Order: sequence, then structure tokens, then C-alpha cells
Amino acid sequence: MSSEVRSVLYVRLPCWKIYPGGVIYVADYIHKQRPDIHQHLLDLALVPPARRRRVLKQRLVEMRPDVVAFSWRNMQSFGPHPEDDALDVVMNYDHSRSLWRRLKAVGDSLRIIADYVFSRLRNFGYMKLVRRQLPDARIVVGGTAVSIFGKYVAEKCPSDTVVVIGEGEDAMLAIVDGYAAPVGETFYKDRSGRISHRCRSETFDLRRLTAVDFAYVESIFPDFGSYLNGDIGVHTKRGCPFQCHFCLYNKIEGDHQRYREPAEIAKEVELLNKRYGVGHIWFTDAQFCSTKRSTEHVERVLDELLARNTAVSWSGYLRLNHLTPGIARKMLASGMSRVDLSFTGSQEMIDSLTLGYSLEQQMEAFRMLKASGHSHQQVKLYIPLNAPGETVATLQQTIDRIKELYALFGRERVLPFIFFIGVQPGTPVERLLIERGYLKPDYNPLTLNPFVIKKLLYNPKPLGRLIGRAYLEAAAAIDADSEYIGRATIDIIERELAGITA
Ligand code: B12
Ligand code: SF4
Repeated sequence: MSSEVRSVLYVRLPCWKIYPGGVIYVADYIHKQRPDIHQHLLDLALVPPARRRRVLKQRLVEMRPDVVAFSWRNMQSFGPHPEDDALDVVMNYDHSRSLWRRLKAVGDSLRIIADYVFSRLRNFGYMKLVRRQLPDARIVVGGTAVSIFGKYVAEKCPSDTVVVIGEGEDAMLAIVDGYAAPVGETFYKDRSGRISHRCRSETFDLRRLTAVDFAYVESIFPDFGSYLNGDIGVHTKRGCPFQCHFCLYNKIEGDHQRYREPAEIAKEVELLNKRYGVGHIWFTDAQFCSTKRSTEHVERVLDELLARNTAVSWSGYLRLNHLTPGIARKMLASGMSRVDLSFTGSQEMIDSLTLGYSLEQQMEAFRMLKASGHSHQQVKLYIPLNAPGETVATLQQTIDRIKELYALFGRERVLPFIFFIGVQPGTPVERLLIERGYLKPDYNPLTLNPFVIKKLLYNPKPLGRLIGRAYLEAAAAIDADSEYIGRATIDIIERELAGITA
């Protein structure tokens, strides 16, 4: 490849339809730094499966880009919660009393795993197609899936591919500048197939991430409009200094929090709202507010939003430790539509999972939110049920606290989200479970073995059976339009715990 890059084709690899915010930030940044480079974004999530290869091939033939840059979001996408089919399958297989349902779960699991295998092979197939069509083009692969499984991707991808771990703006700039002076964390597979790894030694200043130029994005991404009716992801910061046992966001984004300029964030939201009619924003940070400093940053973002009078609603992952009545009022006034946060009603569990906050402080924050004008907004509690250390007593404490929240906000507004720990590579919980012999030290986090995959949705006996049966009973009993599965499950768990402790 010549060192002068004139054109870049970004290919967002297929996933469930979700706004491709990450690759848009990268393309926008490259345009602002190197406006002469011609860029195009092809979003395969929007192309019917049967046509994807053909559409990609056609785009390669027409554009003949110097660089083809793939964005890969989800690789291991089994969600340990009711919004993902995988949970139902595991619950039925492990805990259903009906033989037929257990057998059906086997069939469903094979379908899910086949899909899992196929989508991975297919993505590498797209990269190989590029290598065949354009032997001299440089291939780049980035995105969250790659940030977790970068080494694996480097092993499977074609030669002359740069695999970018973590944030991509400055790494991509170095690539379009010829890659003589690489930046960021990367694996590089050279033309002979040898892989080298580079650690990140520079810090990308997020103040350089000015409001996205959406007019430009529209010009390179003709399908941009198809996302405008849903949530649009807006980034306000990167990094998380906490180390909750099950989480690797702090690895993906780093443990040091860096911030974008509040005025630029608000300008981006205003543009989305006033020019494109976007009604809902998801702040895609690991945590939208968490530390004291980040909560102050949130307040400045909210001030800017309020000053611009944008008619958007917003949500994002929150920790409420440093909430003040003033910030709570601004959150509500600026359109917070839902409170999404990790929740367990046992200080013992909070400590054993090193979540790093006080339960009393969190409950006080809920009361503050209510007193500050909370009305219709839902409160979604991501409960790490049956995490290591969970006992009958801690589970009962969590249920008691959930009932306090029902009383505070109204039962219909509180969503206890049944959320098991999904064991992820490199996390403290993974180490703990290896130490305890639950996982083998050499287990493969990308395994295709259904029994290991099942183990990664952590819900062990004895409480696992009780919770699993409660979940299945709730799923069978409720009408999803009038009752929320999490509330019904919690009720049944409480009934069963009463039987144990009576
Ligand atoms: C916010 C978020 C959500 C929100 C999204 C809201 C919205 N409307 O956007 C919600 C809650 C809906 C969600 C849902 C899910 N999520 Co999610 N989510 C995240 C989170 C926290 C941030 C992602 C994000 O948007 N970041 C902001 C953008 C700007 O950054 P980015 O996309 O990472 O892009 C940067 C880099 O990756 C890179 N990059 C990206 N593309 C490219 C391309 C090139 C060429 C280059 C060089 C660089 C590059 O540069 C970008 C800018 O620096 C991540 C964890 C994390 N901290 O990253 C998980 C994460 C992406 N989610 C994940 C998963 C699995 C899911 C679900 C599938 C879970 C489930 N089963 O229900 C669902 C399904 C979503 C879907 N439809 O596909 C996984 C995916 C990885 C994996 N294990 O395979 C992650 C990493 C979390 C985890 N468990 O580890 N998610
Ligand atoms: S769960 Fe939230 S606060 Fe904890 S490490 Fe992950 S992103 Fe940070």
C-alpha cells in the first residue's frame, strides 16, 4: 500500500440494529484532521443477510479504497438477562420441570450457537473478500468486540491488517498517515503473517472530539437517517476508575476518566434534535456519572443542554453516589427518561463485588431523586443476582430494598432487571471462579462448547435452581403487557425464600 491514503471504506459488521456511534466518531475525526480523504460508511447491520457479500463486493469494486476499516461491536453477545434469548434457553435447560421444554432448549441452544459460529466466520469472510478483491489495500479492524478479543482477531484476520484495541480516533489517524508512526494499542499482522503488538503510550485528548459534523456524516453514510427514530449514542467521557468484579469496561476504556467539552456535547445533541428530529439520546459512557469529578462534569453537560432548550430525553448507565438535589433537578429537567443502575440491596454483596459505594448513600440518592421531582421515569435495577457470595440472607435484603423502591417510586415504575453475571475475560470474577475450580484455568472465553458457554452465565446451585424456577414460573404466568418479568420473578423468589426460612 502506498503511504498516501486517499480513500477509506468503513464497514460496520452486522449486529442488531444499533446506531454505529463509535465508527462515526472515528470517521468524523479523520475528516476534521484530513479533509481531503474520501470516506464512505457501509453499515452491514442494515443490509439483509443474503445481500451483504454482494453489496460489500460492489462497494469495493466501485470505490477501490486504499483502506478498508471494519467496526466490530459484539462478538460474544449472550446476554445474561431476559432481553436476550440465551437466558431463557439456559433457564429451561437447567431448571425446567418439563422434559419437552428441556429438549426444546437443547434445540434452541444449537441454533444460537450455530448463529454465533456463523456470524464470526462470516465476519472473517468479509475481511478475506477484501484481501482477494484488493490485494494492496490495508485492512483495519476496530470496535468493542476487538478491544476484548484483539489477539484472537489478529490471529484469524488476513495479512496486512491492523487490529485497533480501544479508542480508534488517533490510531486511525496514524494509519491514514501511512502507519510509519503507529499510535494507540494495536496488533499488526504483516504481509508475512507475523503478528506484533504495540501498547498505547499516548493519551488521546477528548477535548479534540468536537461536536460531530452530521452533515458530513450524512454525506458518507446514506443510511444515517434510518437510525434517527431510535436512540442515538452520544459520548461524554471515556474511562472508569472502579473495578467492579464482573466488569471490563475499565479495560476497554482505561481506568482514567477523560472528558469531552460540555459545550461540544450539547451542541452535538442540539444538532441531532433540532436538525434531525432525534428524540432520544443514550449517553454511551461506561458510566454517565460515577466519580465526584464526573458528576461535576455531568452537571456542566446538563447546564449546557438546559441552556439550549433541547427537547430530547436521555438515559445512560448511572451511579448516584455524588448526587445532589441540584443535579437531580437538572437531570429531570433536561429529560432523563430512565434511571439505569447496578443494584443489590446488600452491603455485603456490594463489598464482595467491590462495587465501591454505600447502600445507604444509594438509597438516600433515590429519596433525593424523588424529592427533586421524579414522576413517571422508570428505575431499572441491574441486579447481579446470585453472584459469588450471595446467600438467602443477602437475597432477602435485596428484595426488601426493592420493595422500599416500589413504595418510593410506585411498583409499576421499578424494573428489577434479572441480570446474572456474565463471566468476562480478565475480570476479577473470572480469576475467582478459576481459583475455585468453577472454570478451568485454560478455558477459552470464545468457546463453542455449550456447557462452558452456559457456565459463563453464572447462576450456580443451590440458589440458582430457586431463582431459575422462579424465573420460569414468572415467564409462564405473566402477561408481558401488564407485568414486568423481573417484578414477577422477585415476588416468586420471595415466596420461595419464605418457605426456606419458615
Ligand atoms: C452503551 C452500551 C450499550 C447500550 C447502547 C446504547 C446505544 N443506543 O448506543 C445498550 C445498553 C443498549 C447496549 C446493549 C447491548 N450491548 Co452494549 N455496551 C455499551 C458500552 C457501555 C459502550 C458502547 C459504546 O457505544 N461506546 C461509545 C463509542 C463511541 O465507542 P465504541 O463503539 O467502542 O467505538 C470506539 C472504539 O471501539 C473504536 N472503534 C469502533 N469502531 C471502530 C472501527 C475502526 C476501524 C477503528 C480503528 C476503531 C473503531 O473507536 C471508537 C471511538 O474511539 C459497551 C462497553 C464499553 N465500555 O465499551 C457495551 C458493549 C459494547 N455491549 C456489549 C453487548 C454484548 C451488548 C448486548 C449484545 C448485550 C445483550 N446481549 O443484550 C446488547 C445489544 C446491543 C445491540 N443492539 O447490538 C459488549 C460487546 C462485546 C462482546 N462481549 O462481544 C460490550 C463491550 C460490553 C461487554 N459486555 O463487555 N450496550
Ligand atoms: S460496573 Fe460501572 S462502575 Fe463498575 S467498573 Fe464497570 S463501568 Fe465502572
